[in-house]
Amino acid sequence: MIVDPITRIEGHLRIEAVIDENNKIVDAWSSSTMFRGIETILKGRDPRDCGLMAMRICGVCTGTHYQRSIEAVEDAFDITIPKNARLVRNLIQGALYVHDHLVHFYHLHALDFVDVVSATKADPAATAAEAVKWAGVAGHKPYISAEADFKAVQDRIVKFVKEGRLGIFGNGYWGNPHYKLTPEQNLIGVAHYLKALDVQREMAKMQAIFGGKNPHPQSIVVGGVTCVQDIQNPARIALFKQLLKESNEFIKGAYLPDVYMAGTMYAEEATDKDATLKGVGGTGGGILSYMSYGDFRLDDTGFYNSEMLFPSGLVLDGDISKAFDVDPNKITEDVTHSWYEGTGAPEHPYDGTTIPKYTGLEKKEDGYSYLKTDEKYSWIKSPLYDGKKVEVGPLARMVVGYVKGDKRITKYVGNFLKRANLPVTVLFSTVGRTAARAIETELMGDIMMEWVDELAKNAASGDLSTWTEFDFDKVSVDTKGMGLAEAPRGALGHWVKVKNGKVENYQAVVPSTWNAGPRGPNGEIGAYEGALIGTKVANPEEPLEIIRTIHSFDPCIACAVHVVDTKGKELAVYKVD
Ligand code: NFE
Ligand code: MG
Repeated sequence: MIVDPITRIEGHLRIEAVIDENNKIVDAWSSSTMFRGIETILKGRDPRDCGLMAMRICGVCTGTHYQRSIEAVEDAFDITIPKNARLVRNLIQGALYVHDHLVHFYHLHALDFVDVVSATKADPAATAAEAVKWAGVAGHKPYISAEADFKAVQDRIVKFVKEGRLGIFGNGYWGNPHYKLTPEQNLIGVAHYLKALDVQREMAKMQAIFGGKNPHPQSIVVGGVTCVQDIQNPARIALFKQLLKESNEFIKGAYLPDVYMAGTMYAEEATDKDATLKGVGGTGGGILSYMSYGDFRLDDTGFYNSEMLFPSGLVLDGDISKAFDVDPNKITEDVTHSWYEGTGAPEHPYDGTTIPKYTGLEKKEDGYSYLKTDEKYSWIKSPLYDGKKVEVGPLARMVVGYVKGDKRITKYVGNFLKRANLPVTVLFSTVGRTAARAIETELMGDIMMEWVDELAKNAASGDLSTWTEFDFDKVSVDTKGMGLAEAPRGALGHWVKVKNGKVENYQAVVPSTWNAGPRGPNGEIGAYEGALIGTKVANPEEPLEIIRTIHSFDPCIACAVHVVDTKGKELAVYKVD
């Protein structure tokens, strides 16, 4: 089966899967067919300008590349930012997390679980009762609970269906047997999907309060932040808190209940022991090795010394009895299966190269298999940790935090599993990946309320410092630095080498590169690829299960591929059958 392009994602992704006579996926290839680039144009620039350009790698995880780039330069210059700057950056990033995760769940992923057409058959009164039930499981009040509200949504859908104008809902695999929600549950999903369109707009405003705008905030500079006016303006702080309060009402009253509902209805998949490579977890579990660089500094002892909201660490091969420390020297990128020239061995990002060498995707003689594992088949490089493929993202953050015994994460994850009455292994699945993102969203919404109060209190106490002064001529002679932290989709690193005040080399290794990357040099399977293997497809004409599992990673291919070669413009021309 070839799914090209996978839609409801950012960028262009092609998945090729081989299914056996029982409709089970036995092999898979993840291939990015798009290229674009930033890293090369940063060479020779003033390192203080990198953030504004690096940010254009993506407008979805908006501001993340900006911040990571600036942190890499701060690491190179040995600068520690003031407390206000740390808190403002946490709030800008935190606002991004809740916004990005909500949009992902409803607008990019929910329709893999929710059958829109089935919602036309729901009984609105029973739907209201069902909404109360799942909100109760989550321990909250339902966001929408009136029968009339559900009826109004249903009337709209019925009208669309009758007129054959499904619009945004036009291209689903409605009626596929692997849709498992009841008509009432589907109606809840559709009602929340529509409401989430409004809610996400308000969430985006939070980021703009301290970031100046959204997407692409611009109040962060090397040494701190520029929004000194906003941190001492009670109206701005109050507006942020009001928007956050409203966001949290939706997260707790709709998003979480919907994830409990989907998790319960799809629990069978999540615990299918046949489904993964190593027999742990369920459908979509995949390579079962997880990495987090950690993020959201909780004190002011310095970027790589501070305690973090999400701890850094590695959990390998499904063994949740121990976590390992991340050693940045062990991170490399390999191009054996990517359309780049390499030096032979995988390269460390400080010395990484980005030289395109497109060899195309060719149709093979057998007529269906376009890809062979010994060939180049993607614009995405293959990042490795100590020679291993790892998964990154909310699931990795929750698993690493849980295994390390982080108090806050253990509480949120434990609470979720207890309320859902599910074992921890349920997390190692497509549904688990989606649940981990929701757990993280709740945690983030709660802690941001503490951070904004901390910021207001600090400013009120008279500390208005937002920037650490430095002597550029002295610190930028011959140095290098890295910004290793997290983006909504997972571990994100920017590496910069500086010589005589200019960027000598620049590399970014982004979350979707880790997850969507092709095989490693010795055939090590990628996270998307591994997650597909073992998955059962109900109807080979409809790749519902493939897109469901791939969507659970929240792919962003714009982030993952970035090449610029001003001399090689013809490389933009590619052909896919
Ligand atoms: Ni384009 Fe990004 C995030 C980063 S993705 S969205 O989150 O960094 O791989
Ligand atoms: Mg890169």
